[in-house]
Amino acid sequence: MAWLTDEEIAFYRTEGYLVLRALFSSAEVSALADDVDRVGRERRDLIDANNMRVRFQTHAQTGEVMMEVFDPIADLSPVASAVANDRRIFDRLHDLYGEPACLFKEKLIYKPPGAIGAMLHQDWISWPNFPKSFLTVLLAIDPFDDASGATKVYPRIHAQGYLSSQDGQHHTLEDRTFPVEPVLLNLAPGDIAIFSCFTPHSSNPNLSAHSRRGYFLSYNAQSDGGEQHAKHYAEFHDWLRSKYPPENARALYFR
Ligand SMILES: O=C(O)CCC(=O)C(=O)O
Repeated sequence: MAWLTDEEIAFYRTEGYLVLRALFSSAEVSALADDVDRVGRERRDLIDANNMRVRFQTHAQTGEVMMEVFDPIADLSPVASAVANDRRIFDRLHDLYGEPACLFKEKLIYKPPGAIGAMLHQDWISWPNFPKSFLTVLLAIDPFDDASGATKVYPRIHAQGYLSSQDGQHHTLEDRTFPVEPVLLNLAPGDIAIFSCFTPHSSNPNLSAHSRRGYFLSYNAQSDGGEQHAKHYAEFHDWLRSKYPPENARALYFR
C-alpha cells in the first residue's frame, strides 16, 4: 500500500524535503510534550556538561547557557519511543526508500526562548559507512515559525551531495551562498517535515516567548547498513571524546 502520492515522492527527491500535515493528532502531541517535559523535570541529574546525552545552547541576548537537547530521549520517555517506532513514519519512509527504514538516532530539541539557532550545515558526516540514505523526520511539538526559529532548508541543493571536506569532522556551510532561497519549515504541532542528510539547513534564534520543542528522528534505508542505532551512538560518543584533551575526555560519560 502506498502512503505517499507519486507527487510527494517526486517532490522529496527533487527538493530534498517534504512536509506532511497533521500526521500526529493534537492529543498525541500533547502526550509527547507532557512526557518530554516530565523527563526534563524529573531527570535534572542528567543535565550535566559531561553527560554526552545533553547539549546546551546560549541565549541570543544574555549569553546565558541553557539546556537544549536530549540525544537520545526514547530510552527515557515511553511516549517518545512509541513515536520513534510509529508505523505511520515507517510506512511513509518505506515509500521514499522503496524498502524498510531503520531508526538511526533521535533527539529532542527543546530550543527554549532566546536560544540561538543552528548554524547552516548538512547532517551527513564522513565516518566510515555513515549511511547516505540518512534522513530526518522532524515532528513539531510546538509551532515552528519565524518567531520561534523554525528550521530552514535550502531546496534542491541535496543533489550536489556532501559539500565539505570528508575528514570525519562536522562542518558548517556558513561561508556558502546558494542560488536558491531557503524554505522556512512552517509547522503546526503534529506536522512532520522530512529532509535528506545532504539538505543544507539552519535556524534562527527563538525570539518567541515559548520553547520550540521538536522531535528530530533520523533513519536509514535497511539496505544501507541495517539496524545501526547502538553502533551509531558508540561511534558518536567516541567522536565526542576525540574532540577533547585526554583529561577532559576521561570526564565524559553517557547516562
Ligand atoms: O533546531 C533546528 O532547527 C535544527 C537542528 C539541527 O539541524 C540539528 O540538530 O542537526
